[in-house]
Amino acid sequence: MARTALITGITGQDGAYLAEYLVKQGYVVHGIKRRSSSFNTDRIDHLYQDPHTENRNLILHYGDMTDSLNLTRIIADVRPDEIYNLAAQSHVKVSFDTPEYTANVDGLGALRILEAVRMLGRVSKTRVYQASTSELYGLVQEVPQNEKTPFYPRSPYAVAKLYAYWIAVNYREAYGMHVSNGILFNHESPVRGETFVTRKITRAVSKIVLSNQRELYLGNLSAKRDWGHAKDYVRAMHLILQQDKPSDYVIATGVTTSVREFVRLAFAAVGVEVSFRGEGLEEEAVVTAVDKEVFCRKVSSEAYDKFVKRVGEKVVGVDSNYFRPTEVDLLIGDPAKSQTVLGWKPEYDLHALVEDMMSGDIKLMKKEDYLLKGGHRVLNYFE
Ligand code: NAP
Ligand code: G4F
Repeated sequence: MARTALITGITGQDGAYLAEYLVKQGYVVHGIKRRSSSFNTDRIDHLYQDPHTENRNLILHYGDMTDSLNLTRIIADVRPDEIYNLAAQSHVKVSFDTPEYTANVDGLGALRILEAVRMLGRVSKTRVYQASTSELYGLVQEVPQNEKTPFYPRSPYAVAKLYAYWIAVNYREAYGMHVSNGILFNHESPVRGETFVTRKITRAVSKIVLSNQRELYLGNLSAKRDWGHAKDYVRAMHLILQQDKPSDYVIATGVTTSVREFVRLAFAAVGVEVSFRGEGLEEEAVVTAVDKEVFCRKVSSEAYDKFVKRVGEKVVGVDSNYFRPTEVDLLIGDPAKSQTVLGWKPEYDLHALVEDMMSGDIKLMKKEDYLLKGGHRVLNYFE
């Protein structure tokens, strides 16, 4: 019998990669998607199967993390072996604008899933993965951060996720449930949400080199993150639920990089050298050189003739609107436990991640350019 997994947040970055991974492993995957006035399934369209197909291995259900009746009914119908609770209002800056909603979805949402499993008598039948986060470390109390590092959340998002983390531990201890927290550090990909900093950068750099945008504005360039690839991180989620005993794991690369350096690497991936000058709100990046061979190979020779005229010009500036009321300055994870116990090792390093994101966005922006010029083809991120 194929194993059955239920993924909340299947339409998000991680949900899409995880669904693809589990389908390949032979699972029947059920996912919860929100009702939306426009299509929100771009990231999983390549896995979609018509409801009339026999023996489907991807089945979607309408639902919402704020609706416990609906969540309970779905779990009762699907009877999953594994639940991956990935759904969340996952944007840290947005959580300062929508703190109550974020607490409801990210904090109470986790409780709704756990309590449904318990009420339905599935404690020994359903394993649960809770999407915990390195944001829990916030104002870091130790460098690098491991499973024993004390938490100090710095945003409504992180505080909501702190509740979710502890309610997962509590259900494990109180009811003997197989519930585990994956404390995942930042992970990115070509399908990362467009307003997270890495994707904002790779999209904008792609548009700038194609001469469809002049400048990119960012917030805190000095913030440092431990960035990995989402493809590697969903493998870890699956491994966590395959362990005999539930536990909590840090998933990270162990390397930290500033936003400023990520900008430099994104331009460098297409042969453009930038250098930063000035400080604070006056800081900016200017183009200092263009490698013709790399640029023509990675972007195009038509684009080169236009872009090369921008040497000496500003391409990145700072806008205080992107600053956060309380910031997380530095995250760097210690993945020793996940490497030893799970045998998990990432395949992508930062350079490979940037390459993957830049080549995805150059391709996409060329298509968007085509759309702007009157094309009407649907964009498929996974192409
Ligand atoms: P994401 O791309 O923002 O995806 C979030 C998913 O949750 C989407 O499918 C979204 O639906 C869904 N969702 C949001 N609110 C919902 C609601 N009220 N009811 C039902 N579904 C809802 O996030 P991600 O990067 O894939 O991250 C997955 C999980 O890991 C999240 O819990 C996040 O907080 C956590 N996490 C992420 C990272 C990271 O670096 N990516 C690191 C640590 C932890 P729509 O598509 O309709 O918006
Ligand atoms: O890309 P970010 O928005 O990600 P953040 O805040 O680290 O949160 C992400 O990772 C967490 C794991 O640690 C997840 F739990 C969470 O769900 C999410 O996926 O910002 C990264 C850094 C921050 O310090 C931010 O201040 O980049 C800085 N930054 C500088 N300029 C910017 C910008 N962030 C955004 N989004 N936009 C900017 O213009």
